[in-house]
Amino acid sequence: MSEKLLVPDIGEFERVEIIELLVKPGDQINLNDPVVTIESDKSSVEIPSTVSGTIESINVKVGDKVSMGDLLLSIETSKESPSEKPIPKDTESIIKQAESVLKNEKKEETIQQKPVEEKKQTIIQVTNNNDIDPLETQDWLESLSAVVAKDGNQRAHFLIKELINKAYREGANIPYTQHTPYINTIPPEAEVKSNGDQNIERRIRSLIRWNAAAMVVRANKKFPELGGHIGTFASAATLYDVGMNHFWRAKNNKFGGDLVYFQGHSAPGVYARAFLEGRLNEKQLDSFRQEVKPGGLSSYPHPWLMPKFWQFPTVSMGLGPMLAIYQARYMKYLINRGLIKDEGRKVWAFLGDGEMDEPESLGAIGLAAREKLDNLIFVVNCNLQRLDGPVRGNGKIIQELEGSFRGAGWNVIKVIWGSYWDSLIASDKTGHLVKVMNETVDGEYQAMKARDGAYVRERFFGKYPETQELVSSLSDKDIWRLNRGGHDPHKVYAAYDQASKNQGSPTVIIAKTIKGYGMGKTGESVNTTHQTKKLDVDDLLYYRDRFDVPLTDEQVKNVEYFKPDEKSLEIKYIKEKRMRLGGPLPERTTYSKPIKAPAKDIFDFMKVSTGEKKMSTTMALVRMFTNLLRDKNVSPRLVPIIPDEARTFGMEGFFQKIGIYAHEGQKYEPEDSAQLSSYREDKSGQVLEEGINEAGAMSSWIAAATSYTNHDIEMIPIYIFYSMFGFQRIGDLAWAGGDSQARGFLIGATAGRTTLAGEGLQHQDGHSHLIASTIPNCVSYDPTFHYELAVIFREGLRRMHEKNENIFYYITTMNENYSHPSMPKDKNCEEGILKGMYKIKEFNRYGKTKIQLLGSGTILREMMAAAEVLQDVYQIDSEIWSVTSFNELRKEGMEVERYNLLNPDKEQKVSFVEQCLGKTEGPIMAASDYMRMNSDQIRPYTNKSFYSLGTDGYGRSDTRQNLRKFFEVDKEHIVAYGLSVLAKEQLIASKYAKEAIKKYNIDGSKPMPTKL
Ligand SMILES: Cc1ncc(C[n+]2csc(CCOP(=O)(O)OP(=O)(O)O)c2C)c(N)n1
Ligand SMILES: [Mg+2]
Repeated sequence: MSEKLLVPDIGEFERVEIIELLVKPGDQINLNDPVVTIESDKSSVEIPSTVSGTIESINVKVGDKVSMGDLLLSIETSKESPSEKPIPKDTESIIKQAESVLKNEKKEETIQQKPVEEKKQTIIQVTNNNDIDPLETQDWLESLSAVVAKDGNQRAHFLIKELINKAYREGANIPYTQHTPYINTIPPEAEVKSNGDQNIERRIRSLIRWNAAAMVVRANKKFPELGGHIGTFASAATLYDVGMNHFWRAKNNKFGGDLVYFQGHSAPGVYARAFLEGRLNEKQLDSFRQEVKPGGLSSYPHPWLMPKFWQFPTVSMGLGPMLAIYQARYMKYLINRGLIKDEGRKVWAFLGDGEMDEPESLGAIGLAAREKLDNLIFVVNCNLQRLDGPVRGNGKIIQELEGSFRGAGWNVIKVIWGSYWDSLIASDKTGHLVKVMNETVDGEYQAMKARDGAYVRERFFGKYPETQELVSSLSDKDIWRLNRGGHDPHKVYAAYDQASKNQGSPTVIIAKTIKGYGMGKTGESVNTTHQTKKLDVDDLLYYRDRFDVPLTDEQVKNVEYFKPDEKSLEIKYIKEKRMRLGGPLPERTTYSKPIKAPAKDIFDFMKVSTGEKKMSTTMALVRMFTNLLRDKNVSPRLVPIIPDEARTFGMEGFFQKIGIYAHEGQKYEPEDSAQLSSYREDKSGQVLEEGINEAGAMSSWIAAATSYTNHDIEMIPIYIFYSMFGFQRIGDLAWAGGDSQARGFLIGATAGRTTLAGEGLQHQDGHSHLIASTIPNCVSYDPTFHYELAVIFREGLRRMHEKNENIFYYITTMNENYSHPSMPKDKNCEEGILKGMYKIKEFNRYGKTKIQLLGSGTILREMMAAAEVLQDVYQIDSEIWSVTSFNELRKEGMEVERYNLLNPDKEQKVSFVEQCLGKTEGPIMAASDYMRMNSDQIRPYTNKSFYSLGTDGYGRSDTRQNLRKFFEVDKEHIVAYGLSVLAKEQLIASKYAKEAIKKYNIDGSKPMPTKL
């Protein structure tokens, strides 16, 4: 039977052009195979077939304009089988809804059927002075206890929720609280116990503590300028040790590995453990923070500097938490797309409590909960201090964080008190102990640990007679021994165990510790702890005694490291533990296979002129992507990342074609479901649609761009954004991306100070290339024409994803529509495009005076137009150079210059800029849609006279023409300034320049645009 394929609903567009026929008569096609590509003035999209069969006839040709309902082609369908008919969207969503209801019903059933756990009750009653009827309170509490005992927590929770709902409906405004009492979340009887040998583990931990401190002290003895931190790791040692001994599984040939984001300032502790494990030697420890000579240990986790060790750069506060969240989300993305196995891998991130004040630290926690990232565990080391002083002297950081995380939907585990407190808390029948705990602020908690047991007795327990009584049989020493949860391996183990098993939500472990734990009077819990990098002999002796490190006084004075014999129990134990967990950690390895770059001719369609057809480079980019999606090697590896601008860039066609990643699929019928480019969310969707969240989008990009090492699968992330909201907004993340050795594309769309016309000051980008140039492994381009873009992009694919160079690309694209010429036939053109410049046009009519015009981005076109005027009106010849990258030219120029300086006796090399321009005639004038500094970059690498024009100053909204006039990069200014340059070089009389200035109404009294 013959079916007619019509143009579907394409939104508001009419008479869109057919730009490609993807089938011919006689072709066999399947349902959803693309048959033609159509293009509006903003975007191109493929039309899929709605049936399977054989193409009978095609009713359109390339160049035809079509609208909704027009006949495209006829298809002879194979015998109709019901399964081939697409299920109408409405029906499909009804089925999905029904399925999800069924699932939910099942879930509820399981909850109800869950056997009720008989639990020993430890009722902690928080005393409240405002209780007007304690007996009634008692009744209610007993009822609740009875429910918990008989029907379990779920039931109790249900009843409480119903009570609150009822009160709310009856008008009672019950204040909602996100806080639980200031005690551990896991009660002692629910703690899962570690099977580790606690004595050995303590000894190992002590040695790690000692060696970590020693390496900092030794480095600073040698070179006091090196700096370093002891206090951070001292507070976190137990948190790391329990993970290392029992939880964190390494990557090996059987398992993908857990991913651990270590807190930057605790690096010495990580090195110290690697030393005991035999991964680092004394010489290496002694080169802590001395990285210039190979083999030195980097100050903080930097994969660029220690590419076989560190996986994640974390030291810029706030980036670690954000990157970890998006890493966990990306892991699920890879799983849901079927690209990696679900092995239950986890992402652990260690964070400082001070660090949690960074907006980035908490900025993405909502996403983590929404996406149900149960593969994510945050551990916040609450030592109550940051650099200058307390994190929350007047409040309680643990409670505050609990509120934020609970509110966002995380599983929160507070680890506040160590085991020595258990019996005290159990004996707190009146609830006064918990009351004091709740009332005491962090400033007091910190001060207490800087004092002694007597002080704690007086200031803490002394607050109420009931609490005083509780500790009456304890000595001051006993009171001093009451430990904090984050230093108690049992409590930490129980928390890690629960976190690892938690399902359906991310977990945060909020652990209370002491900054500079064990460092004694000069370094423990004092405001200056963070900066302490030198310990005097007394401090060192105290530290040794505090942790029973088997060193003599002499050895302590020499700050010697201590490593037990290879055959010792400690070394055997530590190695065996890691062996059981799959190997060492952290370790950065890469087993991914390269992706074969697409055939050289894949973008050949972009090397021919577009003729009359005008398009922007952004649109050319979308055309290119559409083609890439047909390459079977590349297509599945593409990760398009967009922060809510797909429509701005004409990329909405991707929604249907490859789907938007959504871990829950699509639970609703989208408003535009009947349209060709309707909003399609899918569990295996490919696009990461990040919403208005550039930092999140960049974090996703980094996760995908380092997939080759963290997941052993090479991926091609392409993050496309408003260029102004790129480097300027997320510069620090881009820097971390470079450190991480990211491979992928950043596309700064709607670029150029005068090209994005109407949006104004905050949107118009005239400097992103300069920021990009600050990142050593970022390769950046500012192409003008579609073939340049094609050559650059394919080379990027080849260099990064086939040859595995650790670089990333920044390419700007624009939204100005113009026609694109064919690629020049010159065989060196491609090489020039990639190196940064090539001659695109030459005017040689008069043979008298010449000028070299260098332009990039859309301003190249102003140059070309100006060259015509210079020739036609002023009889000036010119050569026009398309500069695709001032940044790349500068890099090459620097290298050549350096070589020449280093080799004064050898034949001097010639920079590529000079190779292009050295033998040309006339001075050089360069311009771009960026600040003059952009083109000025190559000034030193040519011996010729060089002048720059550019868009220095704040942008503002107006037409492109007016903006270019304002910034003096329009064709008229280029002509006038060109003549001035020639006059200055004494090649023509100055009157021509003067006349031109007058003719083009150039106001010489107008101040520099930077001042306007
Ligand atoms: C973005 C950023 N700002 C400032 C710093 C400097 N800095 C390093 S550590 C630190 C204090 C950290 O306190 P906290 O997060 O509580 O960690 P702790 O050492 O107490 O575990 C500061 C301000 C930095 N590394 N990164
Ligand atoms: Mg802190």
